[in-house]
Amino acid sequence: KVDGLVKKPFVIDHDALLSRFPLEERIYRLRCVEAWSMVVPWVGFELAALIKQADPLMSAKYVAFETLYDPEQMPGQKSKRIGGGIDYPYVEGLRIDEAMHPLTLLSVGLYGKTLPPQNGAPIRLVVPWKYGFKSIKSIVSIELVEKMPPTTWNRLAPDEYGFYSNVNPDVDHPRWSQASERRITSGGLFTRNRIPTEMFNGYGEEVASLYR
Ligand SMILES: Nc1nc2c(c(=O)[nH]1)N[C@H]1C(S)=C(S)[C@@H](COP(=O)(O)O)O[C@H]1N2
Ligand SMILES: [Mo]
Repeated sequence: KVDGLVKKPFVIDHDALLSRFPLEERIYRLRCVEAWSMVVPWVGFELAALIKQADPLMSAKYVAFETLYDPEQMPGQKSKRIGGGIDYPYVEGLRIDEAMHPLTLLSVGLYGKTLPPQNGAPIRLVVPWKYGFKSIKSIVSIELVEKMPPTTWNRLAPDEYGFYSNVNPDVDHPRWSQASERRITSGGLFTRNRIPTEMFNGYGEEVASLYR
């Protein structure tokens, strides 16, 4: 569902989505806030293409995303509100210019195949210059809004996870350094593959101007 501050709200099913938006492959670095990273060949289309179809109003300043809430399919969601955990469904947000940026992708696949459930089937966001938690999986709702929307990790620990969360090697997490990362390769997560983290995850040339 795409709605909120738009002239043409719409609901679209997965098959129609795939026929309306031509798919392309994008090879991006993904950098998790917990300092692992991976290079992923995504399959998808630009989020901007979907948002343009809804014809946003001038008053739309942010985009709010929501994950499917279905504890039967996703048993982890049964722990809702217990023990200070995540208040499901997972929610995320972008500023409108970040959402409309040509690097911002909606992904429906990876490695040339349909997205598997654990990677966010049937459709997930990919924002390569931000920490991985911004790239919300299994999206069911996209709403154009006026005010900065709440986001899951910021709500849980506002002193550790900001709304913007752009990858930045000079700003450490309160509990660990962000200066370097473990690159996951075919050797797995526990290799000694530590490499320096790049500003904006290496996408500064494309996105730094958004943050003047
Ligand atoms: N709905 C939802 N989206 C999510 C998460 C989540 O727990 N739920 N985890 C985030 C985090 S912390 C990261 S690093 C990436 C990981 O994407 P992957 O599972 O495809 O590697 O997804 C993000 N999107
Ligand atoms: Mo993450």
